[in-house]
This record gives sequence, C-alpha cells and structure tokens, in this order.
Amino acid sequence: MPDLPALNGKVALITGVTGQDGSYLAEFLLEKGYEVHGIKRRASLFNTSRVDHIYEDPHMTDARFKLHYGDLSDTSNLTRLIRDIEPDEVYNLGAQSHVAVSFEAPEYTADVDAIGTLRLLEAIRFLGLEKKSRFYQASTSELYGLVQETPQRETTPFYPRSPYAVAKLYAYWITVNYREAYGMYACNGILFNHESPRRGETFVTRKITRGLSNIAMGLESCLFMGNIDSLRDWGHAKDYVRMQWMMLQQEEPDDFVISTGLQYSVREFIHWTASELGLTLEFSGEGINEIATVVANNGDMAPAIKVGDVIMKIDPRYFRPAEVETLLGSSDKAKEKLGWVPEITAREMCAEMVVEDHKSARRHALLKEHGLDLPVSVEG
Ligand code: NDP
Ligand code: GDR
Repeated sequence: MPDLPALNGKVALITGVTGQDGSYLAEFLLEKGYEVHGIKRRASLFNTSRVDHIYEDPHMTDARFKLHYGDLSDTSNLTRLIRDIEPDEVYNLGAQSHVAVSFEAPEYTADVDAIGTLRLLEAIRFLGLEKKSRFYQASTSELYGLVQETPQRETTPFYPRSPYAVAKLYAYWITVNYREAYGMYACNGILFNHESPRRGETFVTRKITRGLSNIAMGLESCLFMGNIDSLRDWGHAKDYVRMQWMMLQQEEPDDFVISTGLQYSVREFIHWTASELGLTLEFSGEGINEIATVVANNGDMAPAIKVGDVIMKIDPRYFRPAEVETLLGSSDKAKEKLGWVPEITAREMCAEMVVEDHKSARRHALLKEHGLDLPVSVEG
C-alpha cells in the first residue's frame, strides 16, 4: 500500500482478515499507522484475493501487514499467535458467516462462531493480556431474529432463528461475561447487514449484482432467488469497519448497534440493480411462481437482454427452515456516544457493486468471445 503514515506503535490482530470486513479493516488500520496481523486459513487454492493488494513480502523487514496460518477451531494455534503477537487490539471477525449454510453445518458453525470466540478470550486471559489486549466481537442483527421491537436497539431482547444466530448469541454473551468477570476491554458491535463489491458471492446483494451483470452480458440466463419479500437494513462495509475501530478507542468498553435506520426488500434491491444496468423490470405471479420480466432495456450495459426476457424466478431451495423476515436498526447510541453516522447509502452501494460486477462480466464475455470460456459458478 503506498504512502502509509508513520507507525503509531499499535499492533492489531484480525481473525477473518481474508473476508469482506477483514480486508477493509486491515486497510483502515494500516492507514492509521498500525502493524496489522491477520489469520488466514489453509486452503487448497489461494484465498487471499481480498488482501493481495496490501500484501507485503514477508522478507521485507519493515512489513506492516503479516499473515499467519490459523483457525478458530484450533486452541493451541490461537494461543501461540496471541502470545507471539501480543496485540493491543483483537478484532474477531472470523466466522462461518452464512446463515443458510449454518442449517447445513450447525455443529461446525457453533464450534467456530461460538467456541472460537471463547478460545480467543481464554487465550488473552490465560496469557495475562487481559489488561493489554482490547477485544472486538463481530456480533450481528441476526441475534434479533424474530423481532421483539422495531427498530432494534441495544436493549431489544434477542430471539435467534438459525444455528448461526444461536452460535453468535453465545459469542455475544461470553464477550460480555469476560468484560464483567475479568475487567477485559471487550465490546460487541451488533452490526446489521453490510455489503460492498467485496461481499461474498452467495449473500443476497452480491448474488443479485453479480447474477444480473452476468445475465446482461449473456453469461447466465436467469437468477434463482429465495424469499424476496425479506426486509433488510443494508449499509456499506467501509462505514461499518470504521465503527469497529472507534468502539475500541473509548475509555470504557460498551456494546453498540450499527445500522442505517432504513429498510428495503430484496425485491427492491433487484429493481435497483436492474435500473443500474439500464433495465426496467415487472414482477408478476405470486409466491413460488413470482417472476421478473424485462419491460425496457435502455442503454448499452445489457446487450444480451431482450424485452420480454424472464430474468428472475423463485427457487424454494433458497428458502430457509426459519427465516428472519425483517430487520431495522437504530444506531442512536453510536451517534450520540461516538458521533458515528453512515456515509454511504444502500442505493449508492448497490451502484458501486454493479459497476464492479459489470466490469468483470464484460471481461469474462470478452474472453468468451475469443474462445477462452471460463465456467461461471451460478450456485448461491
Ligand atoms: P466473510 O464471510 O466475508 O468472512 C469471514 C472470514 O472468516 C473469512 O476470512 C473466513 O476465511 C474466516 N473464517 C471462516 N471460518 C474460519 C475458521 N474456522 N477459522 C478462522 N477463520 C475463519 O464475513 P464478513 O466479512 O461479511 O463478516 C465478518 C464478521 O462479521 C463475521 O463474523 C460475520 O458473522 C459478522 N457479521 C457480518 C455482517 C455482514 O453483514 N457482513 C453483519 C453482522 C455480523 P476464508 O476467507 O478462508 O473463508
Ligand atoms: P443474512 O444475509 O442472512 O441477512 O446474513 P443474506 O444476504 O444471505 O440474506 C438476506 C435475506 O435475503 C433473503 N434471500 C436470499 N439470501 C441468499 N443468500 N440467497 C438468495 O437467493 C436469497 N433470496 C432471498 C434471505 O432469506 C434473507 O432474508 C448476513 C450475513 O452476513 C451474516 O453473517 C450477518 O450476521 C447478517 O447478514 C447480519
């Protein structure tokens, strides 16, 4: 990364550094002068594409961004890393973070998302670092699940609706417990959905921006969706990682809801994406028979699409055994105590995501035109 400021003497450790938030947070902390350590998992293919642009050759003695192999399911690995790094701040962003997948892999999700958090907290305590290492836990609006109050705030009762959310409930409370029991500086950020061009391809916003961009360029023919009536409070990941850092800079540790206070349906997000591509859609039919048909194609971003094409259908495979129908947060506390407000709207974020996904769809289509056809994964 060019032109980093002088080191500020602080050392951060990020679990989940190869994920959406981890990559933005690593950038943010480097720009603040931190030395940043991240935990990456061993994989059979390269899995560092989100942080490759800030990666530094470890042979450089002054490298400020360092990656270590590790896993939240491995106690001795985590303890050794914390002993060696002695971080001032630990950001626990690592998780099996897909709600639908947690129904397929509930035990693994509990091990990584719940017990993984305990492993980190115990390592800090066991090593006697509880007065040095501040701890941030990536808590979630999924804790509210079957919502008990709208908008949801720090005092709203939890009602988790998936193995993911139940695991995160444990992580939330063990973080509070270590704060109260051992005086640790440990905080929960209860973050509502946040997205970006770096969002994983199987989360709904990215599935839509990527899927419709591919359809626009003739690489796919139809987007298959689950519950498009679902309502979410979507923000931009860049705004939200700023808040993760702010939470660890206070005098006293505390828990905060981070949200935009605005709510949209998945169907609206499909409309926005289509509109960024110059398309007008009409939704018709009901329930599992609902479809989206193109009624106008203005502009040149979607050369493969004709008026009358059906580009979205419902596939019940994407329904969840228990759904979180609606989420809407209030970040009044974050605004009052920390002065945090989001800067990027959901609509602006959607536009940014479409630009990036359309760029890669165009590249892909060009390769295809020249006989270099790469497979497009449409599962999500
Ligand atoms: P991602 O899914 O993009 O990233 C998850 C990260 O965790 C990846 O780096 C992944 O590694 C890593 N990871 C997965 N399993 C393990 C494991 N066993 N050991 C170590 N690392 C592991 O998530 P986001 O960046 O979107 O979210 C960050 C955190 O915030 C997560 O904990 C998520 O649950 C939580 N959250 C996210 C919200 C959102 O809307 N994005 C909202 C509220 C909370 P790999 O790259 O190898 O897969
Ligand atoms: P969520 O995000 O479950 O809220 O968890 P996701 O984008 O997966 O789903 C949002 C809503 O869209 C509905 N939906 C679909 N979802 C997916 N993935 N694929 C589809 O085809 C589809 N069709 C409709 C879902 O049913 C849901 O209602 C995210 C994750 O980042 C969590 O880690 C985080 O804790 C929460 O946000 C806050």
